[in-house]
Amino acid sequence: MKKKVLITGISGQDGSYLSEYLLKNNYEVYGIIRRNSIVEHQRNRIEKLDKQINLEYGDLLDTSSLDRIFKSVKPDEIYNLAAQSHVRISFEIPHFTLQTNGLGVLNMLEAFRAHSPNSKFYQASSSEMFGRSVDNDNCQRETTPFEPTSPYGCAKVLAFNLVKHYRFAYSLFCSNGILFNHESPRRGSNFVTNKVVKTAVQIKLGLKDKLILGNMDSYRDWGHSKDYVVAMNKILNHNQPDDFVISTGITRSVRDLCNYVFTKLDLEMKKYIFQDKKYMRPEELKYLKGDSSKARKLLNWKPQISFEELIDEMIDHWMDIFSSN
Ligand code: G4F
Repeated sequence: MKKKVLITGISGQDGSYLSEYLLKNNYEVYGIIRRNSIVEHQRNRIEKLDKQINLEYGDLLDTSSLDRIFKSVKPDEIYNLAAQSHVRISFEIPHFTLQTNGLGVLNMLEAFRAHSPNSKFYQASSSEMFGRSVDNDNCQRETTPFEPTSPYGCAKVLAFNLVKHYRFAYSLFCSNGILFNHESPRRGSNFVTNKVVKTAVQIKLGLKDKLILGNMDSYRDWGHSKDYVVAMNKILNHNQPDDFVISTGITRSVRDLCNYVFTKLDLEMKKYIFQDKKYMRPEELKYLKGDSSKARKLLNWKPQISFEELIDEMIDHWMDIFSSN
C-alpha cells in the first residue's frame, strides 16, 4: 500500500518540490490549501500535478478544518510547511505571524495527537531562530542557542519548542528541520535572491533601469529547495524523531549575490543598484552559516546543487520568461 502524506503549504516553493519528490517515490499526496480569491495565483506551482494530488481547503487557524482533514486522510507522514514566511513583513504583521507560525503549529500538533498519533510529523523550523547567536567557529548548529531577531524568528522558536515538547510529553514522532535559506526559480520574487535575479534580467533586457535593495551586508547560507525537500523526507524516515540543521556550510553576502548575478549578465552593478530604508528591518539577522554535519552523518544527506548552478537556473528561468514576451 502507498504511504499517505499530508502537506500544509503545498502550493509554496517547498510544498511543490516536496510533492514532486514524494510522488516519484510512490506516496499518495494530500495537501491543504487556503481559500484565495485568485485561484490561479495560488496554484501555479502545483498546476501540473493537479491530477496526481488531492487538495483540501483548510487553515492552520481553523481547528475544525484540521480535525476534518486529519480524520479523513489518516496520513502516515505530515509535513507542516505552511507559514507567513517573509521575515521583513513579519514586523508589519506580527500578530498574524505569531498566530500562523506559532499557534497554527500548536493546532497542527493537537490534531496530530488526537487523530493520527502513529504518524510522523515534520515541522519547518528555520535558521532565522538563531538570530544574533553564532558559535565561536562562526557556524550555527543544533546546539547553538536561539536569539531570534524578528517576530517571524520568535514564532518559529515557539513552534520548535512545541514540537520538542510533544515529542517528549506524548512520545510522538515529531521532528524539526532547521533549514537555512533555500531558493529556486519558484521562490517568491520578494525574497532577495529572486528579486535580484529577476530585476537584473529585466535590466539586461531593457525592461527596468534599477534594482532597489535594503541591507546588502548581511550574510546567508543559500541552498536549493530541491535538495532541501529530500532532507525533509529523510528526517521523517530516520529511526527516531530528532532535530537537524540543513545547510550548505557556505555563506555569502547579499552584495556577493548581486556581484555574481550582475557579472554573469555582463552588467556594471554600481550603475543600477540603489538602497532604500523601506527594505531594511528594525533588527537585522547579520550572519548565517550552517553546520549540517549531523544530517550528513546520520541521514546521509548532502546538497547536490551548487550556489552557482542555483543562480544560473534562476537566471535562465527569468530570461526564458522575459525574452519570449
Ligand atoms: O531573502 P530574504 O528575505 O530571506 P530571509 O529574511 O533570510 O528569510 C528567509 O530565510 C529564512 C531562513 O533563514 C526562512 F526562515 C524565511 O522564511 C525566508 O525563507 O532576505 C535575505 C537577506 C536579509 O538579510 C535581507 O535584509 O537579504 C536582505 N535584503 C536586502 N535587500 C533583502 C532586500 N531581502 C528582501 N527580501 N528584499 C530586499 O530588497
